[in-house]
Amino acid sequence: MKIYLLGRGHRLEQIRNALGMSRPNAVVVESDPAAIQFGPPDRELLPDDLVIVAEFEEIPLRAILDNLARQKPAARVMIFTSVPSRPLLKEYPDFLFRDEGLIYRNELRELQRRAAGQQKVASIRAVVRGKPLLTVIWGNPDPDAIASAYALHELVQGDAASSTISYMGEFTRPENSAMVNILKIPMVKFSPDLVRADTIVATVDAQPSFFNLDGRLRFDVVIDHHPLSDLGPTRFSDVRPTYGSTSTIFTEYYQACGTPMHKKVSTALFYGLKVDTGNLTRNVSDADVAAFRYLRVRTDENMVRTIELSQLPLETLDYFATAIANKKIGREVAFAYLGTIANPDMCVHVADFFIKLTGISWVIVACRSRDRVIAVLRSDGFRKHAGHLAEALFLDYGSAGGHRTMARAELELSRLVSELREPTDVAIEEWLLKRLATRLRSLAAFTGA
Ligand SMILES: [Mn+2]
Repeated sequence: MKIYLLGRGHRLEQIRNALGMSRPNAVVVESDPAAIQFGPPDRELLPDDLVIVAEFEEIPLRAILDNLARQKPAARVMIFTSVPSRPLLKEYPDFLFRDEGLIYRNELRELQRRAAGQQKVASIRAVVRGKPLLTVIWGNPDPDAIASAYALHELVQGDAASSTISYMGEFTRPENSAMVNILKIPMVKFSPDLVRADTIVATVDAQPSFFNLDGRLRFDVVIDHHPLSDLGPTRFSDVRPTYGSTSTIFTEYYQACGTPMHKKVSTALFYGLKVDTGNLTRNVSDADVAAFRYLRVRTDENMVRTIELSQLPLETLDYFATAIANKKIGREVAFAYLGTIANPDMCVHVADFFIKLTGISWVIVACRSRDRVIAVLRSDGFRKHAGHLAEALFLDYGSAGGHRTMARAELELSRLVSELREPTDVAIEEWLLKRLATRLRSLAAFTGA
């Protein structure tokens, strides 16, 4: 491949240097570029050659382009110019135009982003300097919140007098517990006595308005990607609703301030970003893609895999056994009632397994848990809407709803009781089958009707 550089001034030399190619392969054309003739024997253009034009005045630029267009070069022609390229694009459709302003703009944007990130990290460090930091995770800790809290914890080492990560809710998913255990992320359950008079309180992946604490906690630092709500008085806040994860914001902080990222931090951030964006298939911005690329090569993939595989508690096997023994399969519909159980999430695991069976396009897995009956619905989504079905069948008895492929209903046993002979598991299962059969006819075979 050979490159010919056409135009005027020192820019041609700069471009040649930027290409990093040897002089015989990147040739600055010294003669008049508006009159230059390409052709054998010594200036023959081959299809993988490149002609680069750098010219910033319209009249000489047009002269060069007309000359090139007449010769119908086999090589690609690229033009760097500040002349507005829109009309030129129409007149010379075979040439590639790059507005020089765009190059500067992208470069400046990147520099500005970096400078802003640097300044933000400096502000966070200034707020926590010499004070104890308490990061509070709202609700049940999820990977993005855990990763972000951990990244903040690491980012202020040496600045904050101490740093504690706490969570309000419970660990409901085994993957999330696995993430904390495998990455050895220090976390404690929130309690009000963790907050002292001089404690700096932070929240990540949430905003003060999410907490229902009657203003008992005053948040100093808020870093989040949910839609912006009233933050109240804070000392530092950074809310970016266009970002797919808070982990992305922390990745940018690390990139900007140059603090080396420990592998456990990048692994946590990578997993947080991955989960929040559904493997970059939901709510993705350019920043998320850039962060993903940055983190991927710094991530311990075996750790991520171990975390991802830790989805099923061992006790699940017993419920799978029950589900397989009690299944009712009517054509494309699979139904299973698991009895009375403490953790209704078991229905989710079984339903997600059953929907994978060939020929099955509807799954309903239900159980009784305390004073409720929980039904988890799955469909293949093809001309089906699990959410609508759940609403139609169960809304009269409690809450119900969901998407095309996934839905859930929580029925209050007290509202069911008048329709049951007695509130036993057998009666509940019968009642569910009858109710489902009104819409999913193939289940009628199991109702005795
Ligand atoms: Mn998030």
